[in-house]
Amino acid sequence: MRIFSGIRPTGNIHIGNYLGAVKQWIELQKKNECVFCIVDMHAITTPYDVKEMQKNIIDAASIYLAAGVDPEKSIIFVQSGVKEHAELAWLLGTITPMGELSRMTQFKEKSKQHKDYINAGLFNYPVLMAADILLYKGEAVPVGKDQEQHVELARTIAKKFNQKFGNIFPEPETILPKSGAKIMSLTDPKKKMSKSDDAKSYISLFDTPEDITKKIMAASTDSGKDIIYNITKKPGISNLLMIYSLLTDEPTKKIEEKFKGKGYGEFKKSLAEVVINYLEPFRRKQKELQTRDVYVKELLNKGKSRAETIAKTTMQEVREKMGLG
Ligand code: AQP
Repeated sequence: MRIFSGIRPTGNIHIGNYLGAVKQWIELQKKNECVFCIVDMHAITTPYDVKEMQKNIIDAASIYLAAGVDPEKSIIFVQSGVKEHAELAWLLGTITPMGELSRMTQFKEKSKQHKDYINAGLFNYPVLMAADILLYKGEAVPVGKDQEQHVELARTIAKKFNQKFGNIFPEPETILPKSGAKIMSLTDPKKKMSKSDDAKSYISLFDTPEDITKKIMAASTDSGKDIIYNITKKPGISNLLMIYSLLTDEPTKKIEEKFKGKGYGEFKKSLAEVVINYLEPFRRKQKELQTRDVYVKELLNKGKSRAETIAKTTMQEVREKMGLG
């Protein structure tokens, strides 16, 4: 299968991004042809700092590598380097119903979050995402729960294109992780963990052990002191239990038993240790890659050439089918 996925270089990539998306990539690349993009053109649809963008792109590439993406096998590249993404997005925009775009939850949420920055790019985000996937004829898209609706729209767009102009696109499927598809904020467990929220609400993959401990010890918990997995009654502790379980591969039931009769403090201390140990290789790899900027850039350039070869072939077909050029 051809797999496509990406991350917005909008800041500190957190354990939600990792557990929801990146962790799946590593398994998938063993048996599939994978294209992993750093989607900078999506990143500019919400407020951003131009000076930080290049650093964020390199950080995202470092995360991909630290997590185990193999750049020899999988294609890693930066979206804006391959112009065909913008071209295909424009063409697909002409067959995407406005009504469908208006229903998108992410557009509604981000518009509320950034009231002074509601732009047409944000509205058209799902069309660009459909172009990202279809340009590579992606058949499956590993993402977290929040992006499921966008992949469904990409399916609808692919179907419409095929019916109207001739069958060239597969209808991409969403691949959600079995658990961890939605990791919640540490400060408000009713909201999803997000890079653009306060730093106390997420654990970045590059956080120092001191920061990890502070954030987990301060994480919002619920009334009562039992460590029980119950999303409705105990959203805070359930979120922490889920993180514990995903990082240790222990079922939540087993973790509940381990901490039976013990308080939140003891559980949080243990979770902090688990997270610190799990993320240690990420910090190490980032430090190493910080001194190998040239290597990372070369690797992204190679990825760009490989991506371009596929993208150009698809665009040739699309233009022919649509009677353009
Ligand atoms: N909390 C989450 N739990 C599980 N998966 C998540 N993802 C995001 N948040 C969670 C998944 O991570 C991948 C990359 O996301 P993105 O950077 O493209 O944008 P996003 O979904 O908007 O993520 P953020 O962290 O909330 O970023 P900002 O604050 O910039 O908007 C996707 O597969 C996503 O599903």
